[in-house]
Amino acid sequence: MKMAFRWFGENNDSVTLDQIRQIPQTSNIVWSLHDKVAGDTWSEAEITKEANFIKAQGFEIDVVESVNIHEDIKLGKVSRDKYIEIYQDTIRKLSKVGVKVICYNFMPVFDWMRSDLAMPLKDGSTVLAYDADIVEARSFEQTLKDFSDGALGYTLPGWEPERLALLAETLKAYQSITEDQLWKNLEYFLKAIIPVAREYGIKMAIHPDDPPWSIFNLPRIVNRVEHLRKILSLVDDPHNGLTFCTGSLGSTSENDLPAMLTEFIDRTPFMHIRNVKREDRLFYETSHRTQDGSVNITKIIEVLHAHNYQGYVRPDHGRMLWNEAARPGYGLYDRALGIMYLWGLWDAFQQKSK
Ligand code: DNO
Repeated sequence: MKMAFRWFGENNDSVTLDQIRQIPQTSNIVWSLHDKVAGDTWSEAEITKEANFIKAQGFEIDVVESVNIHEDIKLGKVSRDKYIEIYQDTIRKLSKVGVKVICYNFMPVFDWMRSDLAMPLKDGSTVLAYDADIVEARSFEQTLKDFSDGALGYTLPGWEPERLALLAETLKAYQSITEDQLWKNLEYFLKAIIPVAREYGIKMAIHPDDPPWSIFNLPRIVNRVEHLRKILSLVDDPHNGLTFCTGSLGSTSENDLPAMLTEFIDRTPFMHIRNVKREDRLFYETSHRTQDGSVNITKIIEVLHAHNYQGYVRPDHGRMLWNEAARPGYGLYDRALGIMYLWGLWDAFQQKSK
């Protein structure tokens, strides 16, 4: 497994590359051009500048998260072909600097959603949490306000102001989109994108819905074993792959994660690993340790190790510890602890197999 750390760029992250370099055996930075809005062109100069900056600090730049998909593609509008061309062009340009994996999602309107960005745990740390009762009772406006108020001035991935400005219009457009239609639009996108990804040696890795169910009556089609199976068969090619996110998929007890990972491991170039604790209609993010949450992280690493996993792994959201002021979910300390836990498990399985 190749260990990676998500970083939001110079002047856009409380964590520095100098700090990340001191986390044992963390070779890759998961990056993106974070000022880009879905559908924007990524210029060669901008890509090269960011990639070279990260490389010069001693890291590899193999994984980009995310190149976001314009809503017109998800909605199946006539204008989608224009945005698909831009997407193909970005794939080509990213391959030139050596990118190997692109993580993306196909969630309508919203990316991930929580009811609380800083829910206190008994130990005094704070975590991201999702309480279905709160989300269902609260208005959209309040949800958006809470997201921007709680983010300490950082833009949260998937919650960029440009995206939110168009919210009312976008939500209206989705009223006529059924799950079937969304599937057709995903298929259309994959059939146009994957041949280009294959030609340029890039693995596309779709991220599951977070939370793994429909919210605000919007269709969501990437959250159960049968969905993932169907996506991989829509274009049966290793360049059409998954980001296997244990936190997103693990927020429902309906998913058997070790079984799913075993089934899909050959099509999983990228892993997001974190733990969540499920309680009735609530889930909250915990430390990576198996015993602290509802996801058996030990078994996940056991599956990866048994298959001699050569893909990329990043610790996903962490708790906010020791008064750190950082983008919610993306502090230094708990993600660094998470990495050490993941390496600890890996090394133990390695030792056992000798
Ligand atoms: C949340 C992330 C997601 C992810 C996108 C990929 O913190 O896991 O925002 O980056 O869904 O496109």
